[in-house]
Amino acid sequence: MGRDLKAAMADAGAMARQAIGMALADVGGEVAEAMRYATAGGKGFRAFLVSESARLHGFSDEVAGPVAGAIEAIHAYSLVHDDLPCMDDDDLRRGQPTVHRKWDEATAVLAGDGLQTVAYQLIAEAEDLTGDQKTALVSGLAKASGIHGMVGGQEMDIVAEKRSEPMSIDEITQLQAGKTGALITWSATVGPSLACSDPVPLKRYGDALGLAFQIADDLLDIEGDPSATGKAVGKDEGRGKATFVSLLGPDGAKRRASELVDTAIDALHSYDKNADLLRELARFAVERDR
Ligand code: GRG
Repeated sequence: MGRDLKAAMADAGAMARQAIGMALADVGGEVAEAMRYATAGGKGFRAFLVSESARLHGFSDEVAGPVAGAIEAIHAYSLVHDDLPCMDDDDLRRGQPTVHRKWDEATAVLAGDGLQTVAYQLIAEAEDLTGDQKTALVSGLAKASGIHGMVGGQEMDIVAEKRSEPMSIDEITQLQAGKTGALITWSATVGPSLACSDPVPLKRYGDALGLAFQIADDLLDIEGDPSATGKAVGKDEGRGKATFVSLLGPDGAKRRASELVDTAIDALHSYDKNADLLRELARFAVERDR
């Protein structure tokens, strides 16, 4: 019998938290506490992608654990900083007060900074990775999370909010490919990165999955239930923010998301049944309620 996707995601999330927890084991104080707090309660979507992509290329969770910890640390940092008053100004994340609400802004800035750097520490200190594997992972993760990826996408978002003319669908696709997609694509390509094999199929999968995931996020912002999403909804519309839903309409956005799921699944054609959970993950990305 195949593995249950949600259980596998929860396991990958727990593995990532364990890796982060070990790196923070001897550290006391509020910033470290806030870092642990910020990594709790997520779906483990990116950790699962890392673990599954590694497994498909013959690497066990012994090898993938620190890498899963690294991506969830970067993801948690992005959420902590994104929630700050100078960014999205959110009070609730994963059903709990955001870090700056539970502590204060300075603690949230430092917790995000600490999570970002611990990600690279986890990869650099991983016992089961070779030097070449570490270099490839660190370089790819820095690009995906920095100005060439997530931070660049966030910058485009901020610039777009200040300008008067609405964004085009191409612009929003480019923005989201950076802001949300880059970490997802990096996670999906960890296996080929470790194996030095062709990353193209999983890159195509990750690119389509990332956009589908973001469209689902936009839909949850208008149709989601805050008790399930664990965060405020209706924020995009309230701010007049351009999203896939505002540009395509809810039905158009759902159609686009479904096409992207097909594209993601098609991209896996060279992988056998072993990739079935990745296929299921693509469907989950758009069917989720949180
Ligand atoms: C340096 C201030 C500063 C910012 C860095 C914060 C940032 C750049 C970019 C924002 C990136 C961001 C928050 C993108 C949204 C991605 C997204 C859809 C997150 C939700 O992911 P899920 O649903 O969350 O996987 P869980 O809680 O399940 O882990």
